[in-house]
Amino acid sequence: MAYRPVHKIPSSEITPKSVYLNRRSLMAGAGAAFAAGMLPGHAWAKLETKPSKYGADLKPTAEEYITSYNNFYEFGTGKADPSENAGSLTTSPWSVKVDGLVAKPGTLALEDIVPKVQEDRTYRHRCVEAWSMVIPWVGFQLSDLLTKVEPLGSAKYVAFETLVRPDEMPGQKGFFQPLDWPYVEGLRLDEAMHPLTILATGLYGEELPNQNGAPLRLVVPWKYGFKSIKSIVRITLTEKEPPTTWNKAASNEYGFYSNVNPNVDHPRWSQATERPIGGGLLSQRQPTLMFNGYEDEVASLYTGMDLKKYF
Ligand SMILES: Nc1nc2c(c(=O)[nH]1)N[C@H]1C(S)=C(S)[C@@H](COP(=O)(O)O)O[C@H]1N2
Ligand SMILES: [Mo]
Repeated sequence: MAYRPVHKIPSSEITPKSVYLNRRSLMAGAGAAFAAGMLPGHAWAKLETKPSKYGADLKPTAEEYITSYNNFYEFGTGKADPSENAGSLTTSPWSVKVDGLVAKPGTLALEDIVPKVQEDRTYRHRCVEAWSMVIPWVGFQLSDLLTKVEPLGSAKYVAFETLVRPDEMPGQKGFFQPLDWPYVEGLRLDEAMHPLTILATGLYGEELPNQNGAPLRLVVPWKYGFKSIKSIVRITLTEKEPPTTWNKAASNEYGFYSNVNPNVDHPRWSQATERPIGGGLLSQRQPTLMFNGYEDEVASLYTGMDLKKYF
């Protein structure tokens, strides 16, 4: 096993699983989450899953890193802020408004969106900041939901919005705001319908910790992590390319496509290599893969496109 500093050994490895789960639940919300966990279908319930043909060969990053080194600016801009501040976010009940160019718009309860049996999908996760992890998501294809609401022929893009809730999201409070809220993201419709694109509700077989985007977040494994928008409350089918948060913040640094590409550098740093998180102090940077290793599956979406222009 790779070297890790002793204090960073995940508690799941040194504590019996049942004790670990209870302790984690208690930490998550002063006992509230643990109580909710006793109700069917609520926080910390084990999820029913089936294996997937995608990503089965990857070795996941330890859970402790996945749940404590996060980007979720609604809870603060530091990597530890989300795990420290997101515990009390109300994630149940939850609904998602689906509107725009669809035959069946409406506000759907989470229970009506999430299939009873989901898939285990272990994917590479590459942040534009040049660090990476391997995350064993639990989720289902976004195409399942989109098919249900019946996109109209005029729909060309899918826009997503995160919750705005300053009373529970301390990063949205105060005079100085690092980003415009709500956090918004978007995909071309064919990217959204691709079988690799999922809505995740869990990781490591259990419901998503709030810091990872509970109760429902997008995962687009061949794109930089900021495309994978968290805690989604609205999905809108549009004819025009929708605005996206990081593009609005710095359009010369973050494009709409944001496909992982070792040959197109960020203006301020190289994207040729990345730093795997959780590999220990001695771990080496590793080469970044074209489309984050999903080239065979997704390259055909971009045939004939200049990926330097459409970065
Ligand atoms: N709403 C929202 N979604 C977000 C972010 C955010 O700040 N707010 N950060 C993004 C970035 S930059 C990354 S790398 C991933 C991080 O996901 P993780 O914390 O589960 O690893 O979430 C993305 N989704
Ligand atoms: Mo990121």
